[in-house]
Amino acid sequence: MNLVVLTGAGVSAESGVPTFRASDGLWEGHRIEAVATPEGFAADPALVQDFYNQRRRRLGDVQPNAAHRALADLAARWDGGFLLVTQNVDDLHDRAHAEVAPAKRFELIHMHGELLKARCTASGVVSDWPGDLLADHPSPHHPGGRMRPHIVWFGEIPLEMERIEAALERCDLFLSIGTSGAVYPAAGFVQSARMAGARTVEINLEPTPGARLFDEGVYGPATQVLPPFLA
Ligand code: BJW
Repeated sequence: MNLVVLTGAGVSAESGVPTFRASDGLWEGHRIEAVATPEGFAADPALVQDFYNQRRRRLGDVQPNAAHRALADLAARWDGGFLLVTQNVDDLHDRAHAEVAPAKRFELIHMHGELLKARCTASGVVSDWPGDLLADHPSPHHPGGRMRPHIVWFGEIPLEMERIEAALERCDLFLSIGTSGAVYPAAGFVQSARMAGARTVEINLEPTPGARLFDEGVYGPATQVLPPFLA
C-alpha cells in the first residue's frame, strides 16, 4: 500500500511555529509580497534576509511535537511506499525522525524549501546554513553569486515536483494534515490522489474550504487527533 502524506503549518503550530494565514493578512507583521516573492527580495534584500534570519534563529527554540513523532513512527513501521511531503520550511519532521527512527531511511520532501539551507543565486548549489545571511551575501560556490534563503517564494517552482507527482500517481492513501489548501500546487495534490483511486483524508483543526474533496475528515489539534488515528 502506497501512502503519501502532505503536511502544512498546522502540524508545527503546537510546537510554537506560527501558521501563515492570520486574519490581519500580514505575515509576522510584513506584507507577503514584501518578504515571500523574488520581487520583494530584489527590492529589499536586507529586509528579506533579516526576516528569514530571525525565523531561522527561532527554530532553536522549538521542538517536534506528538504529531511529528506519530508520523515518524508511522514511517518507521510502514511496509509499503511512504512519502512525506511537507510545505513547512522548519526542520521538525527531520528532527522527529532522527529521534524516533534514526536508522530507518525516511522519504521526506521539503517542497517549499528549508530555513536551515541557503542557495547560490548563480549556480543553484544548496548548502547547510545555520547562521545569518547578509543582505548581499557573497556565494562560496560561484564568483559573483549571492546566497539567498533556500525557500520557494510565490511565483517560483516548488521542489521535487516530478517525484511528488510520481508518488501521487501510484498512491493508495493520501493524508493532508494541517494545511489550509490555499496554496498551489500542494492544494491540488488531493485531486491527483483521487484520480489515482486513493482514499483521501483531511486532518485539521476544522474543515478547510476544500474539505468536500476528501473521503474523510478528522478534526482537532494534530497532537491530539493524529497519534490515535495513525496508531
Ligand atoms: C491546525 C492546527 C493544529 C492550525 N492542528 N491543524 C493555481 C490557482 C491559483 C494560484 C496559483 C495556482 N498555481 C499557482 C498559483 C500561484 C501561487 C498560489 O498558490 N497562490 C495562492 C495564494 C492562490 N503558487 C505559487 O506561486 C507556487 N509556485 C507555483 O505554482 O509555480 C508554478 C508551478 C508549479 C508546479 C509545477 C510547475 C510550475 C509557489 C508557492 C510557494 C509558497 N511558499 C510559501 C512561503 C514560504 C516562505 C516562508 O515560509 O516564508 O509556503 S506560502 C506559505 O503557504 C508557505 C506554506 O508552506 C504555504 C501553505 O500554507 P499552509 O501550510 O497551508 O499554512 P496555513 O497557515 O495556510 O494553514 C494552516 C492550517 O493549519 C489551517 O488550515 C489551520 O486550520 C490548520 N491548523 N493549527 C491541526 N494544531
